[in-house]
This record gives sequence, C-alpha cells and structure tokens, in this order.
Amino acid sequence: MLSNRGANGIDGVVSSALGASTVLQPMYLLIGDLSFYHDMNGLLMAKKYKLNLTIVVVNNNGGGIFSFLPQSKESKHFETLFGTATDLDFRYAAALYDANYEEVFAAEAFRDALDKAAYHKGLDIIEVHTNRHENKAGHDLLWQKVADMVERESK
Ligand SMILES: Cc1ncc(C[n+]2csc(CCOP(=O)(O)OP(=O)(O)O)c2C)c(N)n1
Repeated sequence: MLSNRGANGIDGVVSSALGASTVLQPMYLLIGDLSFYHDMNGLLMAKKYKLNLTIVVVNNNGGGIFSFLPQSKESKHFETLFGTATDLDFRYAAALYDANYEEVFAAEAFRDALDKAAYHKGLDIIEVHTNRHENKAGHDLLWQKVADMVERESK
C-alpha cells in the first residue's frame, strides 16, 4: 500500500506519484492544474533519476472544486481568492524537465496521447484542457435530472 500524508491536501502529489513509479509500473497520475503547479519542483527527480511516469494534467485554469462550494456566489472576490487562474502554459514546464508533452482537446486525441506515452520511457505530460464553468453547468444539469427522477419515483 502506498499513501500520501492524508486524504486531502494538494501538497506533494507529483512527488508521491514519482515515488510510486519507482515501485510499480506502469504508473499514471491524474491531477488538476493547481495541484500540479503546487508540486512542480518535484519533477526534478524525474529528470535526475530518469523516472517513468505519465502525468495527465486536467487544466481548467484554476481550482474547479471551489465552484461547487457556497463561496462561488461571492462573485466580487471569488476568482481572486478561490478560482485562482494561473494562465500558465505547462509545455514550458515539460521542456524544463525534459518531459514529452502533448496537449489535447478531444477524447480521441487523449487516447492517442495515452497510447504514445505507454511506449515512451521517462516522463510524459499530457495536458487536457477543460472548462470550469461548463463542468459546473454539466454537474448542475445532472443533479437536477437525478432530483427530478427521485421526486417522480417517490410519488
Ligand atoms: C496544501 C494545500 N493548500 C490548499 C489547499 C486547498 N485546495 C483544495 S483543492 C485546491 C485546488 C485544486 O485545484 P486543481 O488541482 O486544479 O483541481 P480542480 O479543483 O480544478 O479539479 C486547493 C487550493 C489544499 N487542499 N492543500
């Protein structure tokens, strides 16, 4: 069993996955852009020790989780305090640490990138672009559908 220091917290997620990659292969890390950014320094170990890990960065340009919390209604301060978009282009982080880099916008391209990474030794970073607002709207729609169904069934 491998574990990080707790069930939540964005500290050390990249480093933990790199550590895991040394004892288990193949190894993949699925991570948000802020969590990735928060532990980007950990990538030095991948370069230094030629570690074999595929990182999928779901880049919705900020902390998407907070859109689901009550403070998301505080429009004046929300983006500055919680959304925290970085507008970073992670291809340069990949270049800094000699990682293979792919940027994908669609499911098929994502599958191709995963296939390629499976055959490539070393560090692969696949950046998947998503949209926080569309994600929240999609969840709201699903929740409403479930609520409607439950209501219908309970009558
Ligand atoms: C060390 C630490 N600092 C701050 C937080 C608060 N926090 C929880 S989730 C999160 C943002 C996560 O953003 P991202 O990784 O991009 O994932 P998303 O929510 O967009 O899926 C932050 C800052 C935390 N959990 N741990």
